[in-house]
Amino acid sequence: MRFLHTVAPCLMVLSAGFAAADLLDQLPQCAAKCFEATLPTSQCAPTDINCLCLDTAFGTNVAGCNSMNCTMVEYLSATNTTYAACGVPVRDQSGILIGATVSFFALSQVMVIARLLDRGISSSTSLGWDDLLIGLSALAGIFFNIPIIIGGVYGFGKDIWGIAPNDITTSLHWLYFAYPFYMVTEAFCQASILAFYLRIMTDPTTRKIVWVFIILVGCFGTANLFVMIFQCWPISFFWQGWKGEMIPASQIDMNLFSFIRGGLEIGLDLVILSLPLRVSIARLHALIEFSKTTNPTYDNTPTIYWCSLEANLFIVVACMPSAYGIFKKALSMTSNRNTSNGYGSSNKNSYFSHQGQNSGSKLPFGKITKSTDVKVYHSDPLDTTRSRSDVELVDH
Ligand SMILES: *[C@@H]1O[C@H](CO)[C@@H](O)[C@H](O)[C@H]1NC(C)=O
Ligand SMILES: *[C@@H]1O[C@H](CO)[C@@H](O)[C@H](O)[C@H]1NC(C)=O
Ligand SMILES: CC(=O)N[C@H]1CO[C@H](CO)[C@@H](O)[C@@H]1O
Repeated sequence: MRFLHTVAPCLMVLSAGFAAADLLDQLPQCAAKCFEATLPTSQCAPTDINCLCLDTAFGTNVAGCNSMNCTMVEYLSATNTTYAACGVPVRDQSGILIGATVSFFALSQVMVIARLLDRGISSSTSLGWDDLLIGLSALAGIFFNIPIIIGGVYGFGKDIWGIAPNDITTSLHWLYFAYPFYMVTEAFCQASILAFYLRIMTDPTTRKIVWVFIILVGCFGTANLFVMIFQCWPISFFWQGWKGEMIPASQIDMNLFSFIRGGLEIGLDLVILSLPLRVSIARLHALIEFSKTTNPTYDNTPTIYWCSLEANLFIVVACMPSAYGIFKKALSMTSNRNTSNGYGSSNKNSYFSHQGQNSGSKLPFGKITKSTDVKVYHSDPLDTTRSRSDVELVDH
C-alpha cells in the first residue's frame, strides 16, 4: 500500500495552479481526513501542494492512513487524485500486452490454417490426428488470446489506480475466461506434437513412450483446466476480490501453483520438444515476479504476455515441419531445379512424409544429431582430425 512512497518521489512533476483545497474536495472523505490528520507532520505549508508532493515521508504516512481507513475503491481513487494533482503519469504496458498477443496470435493462426490447407489439399500427405489436435489448439487459442486483448483494452497493463473500478472488474473477468483456454491450448498443442511423432515413428518402444506422454499431457491439461476454473470459491472472487469486500471460502496459492505448474510444463516441453523450452524458462522467470502485489493490473502484465507468447509460439513450432513442406512446394513450383543439395535432402523428404519407410533411422532425433555434427565441422575447420573423430563418434 505504499504507492506514494515507491512511485511518487522519482516521477514528481510540479503542477501549477492546483491548490491543496481543490485536492481535499476531490479526495474521498476517508482520505481527506487522513490528509488533514497527517498535515502537522510535514514542514510544508498546508496550501503548498508542490511541497507536499515532494515530501516523501508525508506521502507514505497519508498512504498508510488511507490503507487503514478507506475501502479499496476509495483508496485507489485517493491515489489517483493525489497523483493527478502531483502530475505523476499512469504507467501503461497495455501496448506491449496487446501488441505481443495480437502479432503472435495472428502468426499462429496463419501457420495452422496454412498447415491444414496444405495437408488437406496435398496428395502426398493426408490429414491426421496431429492436424486435428493442432486445429483444436488454434481454436482454443482464439478463446484465450481474444480475452487477453479485451482485458488489455479495458485497462490491464496500467497501474491499478489509473483504471476505473468497473474496468478493473471487467479486465479481470476476461482474464478469468482466458486462463482455462490457455491450459487447453497448451495441452492440445503438446498432444499434436506427440501425435506427429506417432505418425513418423515406427519403433514400438518409442511409440509406447510417446503414448505414455500423450496420457500424461492429457491428465496434466485436464488437471490444470479444473484448477484454473475452480482456483477460488466463490468463482467471482477472481474478479471481485480486489475490492477487499469479499472473503473467499477457499482459494489456492496461485503463486505456488503457477510456479510448480510452470516447472512441470518445462519438464514436459523438454521431452516433447526442445525449441519452446527457452520461452518457458522466460515465463517461469516472469512467474517468479508474479509476487503478491497490490497493483496486479500492472505488475502481472509480463506474466500474461509471456503466457500468450509461449502458447502461440508453441503452435507455430508445431506447424514448422508442414511450413517447411509448403515452402518446398512453393520453391519447386517456381523452379523445376533438382533440389538435391549434397546432404540430407532425401532424408528430410522421408521425415516429412506421413509414413516412415524404415524403422529406427527416420526419427527426428536422428536428424538433430546430423545437424549437430555439421556444426562441429564448421566451427573448427582447421583441426580436421578432431572434427572427423567427432563426426565418427556421432555417426556410430
Ligand atoms: C485516474 O483515473 C482515470 C480513470 O478513472 C484515468 O483516466 C486517469 O489517467 C487516472 N489518473 C491518474 C493520475 O492516476
Ligand atoms: C536429381 O539428383 C539426383 C541425385 O543427385 C539424381 O539421381 C537425379 O537424376 C536428378 N534429377 C534430375 C531431374 O536432374
Ligand atoms: C484520520 C483517521 O480516521 N485515522 C484513523 C485511521 O485508522 C486508524 C486505525 O483504525 C485510527 O487509529 C486512525 O485514527
